[in-house]
Formats: sequence, C-alpha cells, structure tokens
Amino acid sequence: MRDRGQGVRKSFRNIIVLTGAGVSAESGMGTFRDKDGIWTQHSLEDVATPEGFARNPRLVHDFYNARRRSLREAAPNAAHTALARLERMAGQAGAALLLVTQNVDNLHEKAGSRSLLHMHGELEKVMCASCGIKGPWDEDLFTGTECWSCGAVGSLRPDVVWFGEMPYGMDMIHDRLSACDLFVSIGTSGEVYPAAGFVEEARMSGAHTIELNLEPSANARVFGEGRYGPASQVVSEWVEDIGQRLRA
Ligand code: BV8
Repeated sequence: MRDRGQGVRKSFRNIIVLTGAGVSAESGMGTFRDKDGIWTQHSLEDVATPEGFARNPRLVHDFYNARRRSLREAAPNAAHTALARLERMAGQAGAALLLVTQNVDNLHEKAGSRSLLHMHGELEKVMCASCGIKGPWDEDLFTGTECWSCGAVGSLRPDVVWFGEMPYGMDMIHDRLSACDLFVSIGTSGEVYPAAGFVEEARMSGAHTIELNLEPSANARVFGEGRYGPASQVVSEWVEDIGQRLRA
C-alpha cells in the first residue's frame, strides 16, 4: 500500500500492547512509583513477595482487600475504551492484537478488551497454596478463610504474581513478541522485569515501538516513538491515528 508521498505505508499485522498502572491512574487506581504511589505507602517486600506473605499474611490480606474494594468503585477511562476499540478495528482489518497488562485490575475487561493477558495475575482471583485451585474472588480475604475445595484454612492468597515469582503467559508473550510488527507500551515506568524487557524483544523482531506515557519512562530511549501526556488523551488520539492506517 503506498502512502501519499511518504513511501510504502505499512499496515500492521501483529500488534502487541503492554499496559501498566498509568493506564488506570485516571480511573482512580493508584500507581506504584509516582509521587504518593503505592510503594511510598507500603513496603514492596512486605506486601508483594511470598516472604512478606509468609511473615505477615494479615498485612498482605489488608493490602489486597483495600485494593479489591477500591476496584468495585473504579470505571474504565477513555484509554481503556480506546484500546478495546483498537482490538475491534484490528480484527476487522485482519490483524492480530494481544493486550498484555501488568495490572491486576479488571478495567480492560470492563471496557470490552477480550484478547487480554494478565501477566501479573488478577485482584479478583484467589488461589489455594495447599491444593492449587484458583477461582474468582471479589470480597475480603482473611487468614481464617477456608479453601472451598480442600477445606484448608489460611492457605488462600490473592492470585497475583509477587516479586520473585514467574509471571503468567511468558511463552505466549515471547512467541507473539517474536512475530510482532507494532509494540506499544502504555502507562508503565519500565522498572519491572520481565515486562520492561519486552520492547527490546520487539525491536529485535523489527517491530515499530511506541511509548505512550505521562512522561518518558526509564527505557524511553529504546522506543522508536514516544507520545507524552495523560493516557485518556494520548491513547485515544493514537488509536484514532492507527485506526486510519488499519482501515487504509
Ligand atoms: C521474576 C503484583 C523470575 C500485583 C507486581 C531480585 C530478586 C528477585 C527478582 C528480581 C530481583 N531483582 C530484579 C528482579 C526481577 C523483578 C523486578 O523487576 N524487580 C524490580 C523492582 C527491579 N521482577 C520479578 O520479580 C518478576 N518475576 O523476575 O521472576 C523467576 C524466574 C524463574 C522462576 C521464578 C521466578 C515478577 C514481577 C511482578 C511483580 N508484581 N505486581 C500487584 O500488587 O499489583 S509488579 C507491580 O509493578 C505491578 O504489577 C505494576 O504493574 C508493575 C510495574 O509498575 P508500573 O505498572 O510500571 O507502575 P509504576 O507506578 O511503576 O509506573 C506508572 C507509570 O505510569 C509511570 O511511568 C507514570 O509516569 C505513568 N503514569 C502515571 N499516570 C499516568 C501515567 N501514564 C499515562 N497517563 C497517566 N494518567
């Protein structure tokens, strides 16, 4: 397909979108490393590691119960709805799109995204450390809560990936990164691995890489393109642009 005077216009066939806490900031969900962020109020080691959970499960349950409760009031913002729109436009254009989120909230689902992978797990899911069962959970969790399957007491934990634990879906993510021609990172500081390394993998596959963030992230210089400002604005504008290229 030829651009008007800008050489061959590439319409994208394999799109990967990575999101972080910044995409949910305007929905009232806290980010981690911004001023007054979650990690300024809680010690990451105490509430987001297996060791912290073993040391003080009550503290960890209180931390996640508060975030699960705040999720009930949260609604998707324009960035979430724009990404759900992008998924539909990509489908109509015969392009594949995978949305990988580091977020444990359910705002992408609420906005209509379906091709979605929660690599750090989900706030509204729990798993039993005794029998391994996993399931939906949208109320408070306590050290005395009994597993509905094996009856163990105190073995239920949030189904989220803590530091030192293997993120979910890594095989699929690496497969898709090796074939992607467009990689977009939205609302993440680029401080947490392996997610922060995805842009390098995408570049190695020859993908066009873009960062959409409030401000340049730790690995901003690795991206081919950057657009900065609140996600509700920057993501919506970018989806409009890409939508035209997909329809071309
Ligand atoms: C792994 C859980 C290996 C749920 C999270 C030593 C020991 C062990 C591991 C390590 C180590 N050193 C390094 C590591 C690796 C470690 C790591 O990267 N540590 C960092 C801190 C250095 N990673 C891990 O441990 C990972 N696992 O490596 O396993 C392994 C191998 C084999 C076998 C077993 C294991 C697991 C990492 C996952 C940890 N869990 N969350 C929860 O409570 O949420 S991470 C946590 O950080 C969240 O998931 C969050 O999504 C993630 C990343 O943060 P961001 O989303 O980027 O949020 P942040 O606040 O940082 O930034 C927000 C951005 O938004 C900013 O840029 C801001 O400008 C922007 N923004 C703000 N407002 C807006 C906006 N943008 C747009 N619009 C706005 N309005």
